Order: sequence, then C-alpha cells, then structure tokens
Amino acid sequence: MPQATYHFPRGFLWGTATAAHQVEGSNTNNQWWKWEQDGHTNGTSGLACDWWGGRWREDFDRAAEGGQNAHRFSVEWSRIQPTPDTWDEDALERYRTMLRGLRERGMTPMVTLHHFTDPLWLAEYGSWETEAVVPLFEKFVRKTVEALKEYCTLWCTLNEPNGYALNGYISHNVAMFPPGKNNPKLAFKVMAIMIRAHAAAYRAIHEIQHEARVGYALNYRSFVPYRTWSPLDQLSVKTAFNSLNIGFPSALATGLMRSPLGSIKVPEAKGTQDYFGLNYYTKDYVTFDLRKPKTLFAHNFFAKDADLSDNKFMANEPEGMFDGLKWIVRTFPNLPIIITENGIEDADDHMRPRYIAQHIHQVWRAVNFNWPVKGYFHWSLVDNFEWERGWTQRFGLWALDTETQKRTKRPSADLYAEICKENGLSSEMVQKYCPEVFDKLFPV
Ligand code: IFM
Repeated sequence: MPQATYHFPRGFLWGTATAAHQVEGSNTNNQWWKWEQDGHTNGTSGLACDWWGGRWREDFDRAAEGGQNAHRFSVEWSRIQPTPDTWDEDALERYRTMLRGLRERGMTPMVTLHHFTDPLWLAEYGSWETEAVVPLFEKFVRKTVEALKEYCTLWCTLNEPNGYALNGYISHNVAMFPPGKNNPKLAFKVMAIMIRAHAAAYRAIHEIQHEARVGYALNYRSFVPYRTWSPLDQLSVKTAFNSLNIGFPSALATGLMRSPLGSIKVPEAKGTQDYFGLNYYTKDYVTFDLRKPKTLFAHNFFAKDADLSDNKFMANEPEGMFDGLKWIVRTFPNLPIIITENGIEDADDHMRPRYIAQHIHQVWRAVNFNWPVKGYFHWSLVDNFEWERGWTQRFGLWALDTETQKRTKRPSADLYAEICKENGLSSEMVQKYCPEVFDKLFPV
C-alpha cells in the first residue's frame, strides 16, 4: 500500500468559515430574521450557536485545538448600525474582542463585511435594488474597518453576492431568499449594484489600511455538458455558467459585468481584488431542455451515480473544485486564491471525511501546478443556521444540539485537525478516516 503525504506550502491558511446570522443568535434587526418570522424558512435561527452570548470562545478553542491557524467570520451590519443614524460601539467592541480572541489563539482572522443579511432599515432606501446602497455600505465599511483594523488585514467585502441576487430575485419554484421576488432583470441589476458597492468598499478599505488584502467570495458552481458532444448542451453550460459564475469576475477583470441578459458597465470595479475568494461545493451536469424556458432552456442535475449529501442538496464532485481553480488562474493569472468555503451537509458524518480528503487533494493538485492557492476555509466549524433550509442541513465539523447548545465532535473534526497540524494530507489519514477513497487518492 503506497505511503505518502501531500504537503502544502509553509504558511498555508487552514481554517473554518462562519457567518454572523448563522452563528450569533438573536439577530432580530435584519431582513432574514423577519423572513424567518414570516414563515419562509424551515425553522428559525433563534439562539443559533449563541456566539453573541459568548460561546464563540469555546468554539474558537475547538478550532485552535484542532490545529486551525485561521478563521473567517462575518460582522452583522444591523448590530453595528442599528438605525441609519446610530452606531453601536458595544457591538464593535464585541467584534474587537472576538478578533483578539483569534489572535490570542494564534489564528489569522478574515472578516466578511456582508453575508446575506441587511439591516431592516435598508429597505427604506430600496435595499440593494437602488444605487443608494452604495454610499450607505461604504459608510458602514469605513466605520467597521476603522474599528477592527488593529486586528485584521484580510477582508471579504461581500459573501456570495451572486447567491444573494439570484436566490432573492429569481425563484423558479419557491421563493428562497428574501425578498423572494421573481424578476431576472432586477436580479442582474442588484448584482451590478453589489459590484459597485464592492468597488467602493475595496477603495475605502485600502484608504484606511494600506496593508489590507481585500476580495469577495464567489459562489462558484462547476457545470459540465451532459452530452459532451452536443452543441446544445455546451450552449446550456454557457448559460448556466454565465448566470451564476460570470458576473462579478467579468466585472473585476474588465469593468463590464456580463450576464445572460446583457452586459452592464461598472468601470470602477476593474482590478478591485487582492485575492480571489472561491466558495465551491458541487458540480452540475447540464442539458438543453425546451421545457425549461425559465432557465433559458438549461436543465441542471447531478450525475445518476453521484455521491449525494443527506438532502440531495450537493454531490461530492471534487474535480469541479479543480476546474474552478483552473478557470480562476486563467482569468486572473497570478492573483492569490483563497478557498473561502467548501463543505457538505452530512449529519452522521458518513460522507464528510471523504469529501474533505478528496477536495483537499484537488487543492493540493492546484498548488502543485504552482497556482497561488493560499488557504482553505472549511464550511463550517459547528452546525449553524442554514438559511431557508434552517436546521435541516448540518455542515459542522462539530454537531450542535440547538436545545442544549451542546457540541459533539464528528470524526471529520479529527481528520481536519490532522490535516491542519500536518499541513498536508497523508495516506495514513485517508486509510484511517475514509479508506473507501484510498485507491483514488493514492493509486499504486
Ligand atoms: O451556509 C452557507 C453559507 O452561508 C454560504 N455558502 C454556502 C453555505 C452552505 O449552504
């Protein structure tokens, strides 16, 4: 049996990612809380992981003991700016304490400034549907970065802005994200406005902190033609790719946001990223289907024999991660890349160990081509509130009992700890945690 270790470069960031609304609890002043109270979600966030009550401490301990040297969390706009005219200095102080907590544990913080949630008052200004949000977001970013800059230099302006725009403004079946509208043109307008806000935030952060590294996190999905030979399926792949993946990257590469409904000029966005933040989870097969006019005739599905997650929400498709990295390197040569999220819903942890090992193996392949991948953040540290899916999906290395707040370690936490501590993935680890994929990862 082969024995080997896939090592990573010194200084590689190993962490987990979380988001304010998903872990803090009692975030009553944002549009998601209202969306939950209005019955649009499968359960409510409630106390979540009670980080606002202080349980971030024990979870940061878990992360540090597990060998993680970085952590990505988000701040909650509605806490920091509860009304358009007030700042909550106590809230900022709490985030400073959390950042100090990471530093004290030897972990590099990455702060996300917007992760799906908007203060309720933002609706009065048209939310992200009007340009008014751009200076409002910039103002919030300036205040927050000024307050937190002592402890953080790695910033993520927006998490999955493409997910925010498409899930909130194009509903094929049921409304998923607030505001639950169905208006594709507006979806791409929102995306363009988010690009403008990102660009404004990028410049503001650099004005405040010269050494800052600023990016955003793209929700990237890999798409491949079902029938590789079919020009129609190839066309549908382009449609799917251009709907989800292309907007932000095209704008930051050229100043023109591409979309299937046309292009929008955003010249100020060109070049506004110091790293590419990649959130990768899964890959779809795509075929042309005349019965799907709403998706411009692109029909997406998982492979018939796919390794599916609990709710069939994701398929374990590690090569899709490699394809994504390859596409990034071609589009933005030499730009550092950070995997800002990657993970799987898997309550009993039967699948996560192989998912982790197989994806990290793909990251290692990329690093071995000298592609500048600088870090990997697993989603997530502990089970947290999964938006419209509520608590039905469990992404944590640690399981959470929401009644008691008790955390229980899953085997994946041990595997990930071994990877972080070794700064690599070894054949022994794979043999111990997921022998079923040993031959794939360490072929003779
Ligand atoms: O939980 C989410 C996160 O908020 C954004 N990216 C995908 C994760 C898993 O669904």
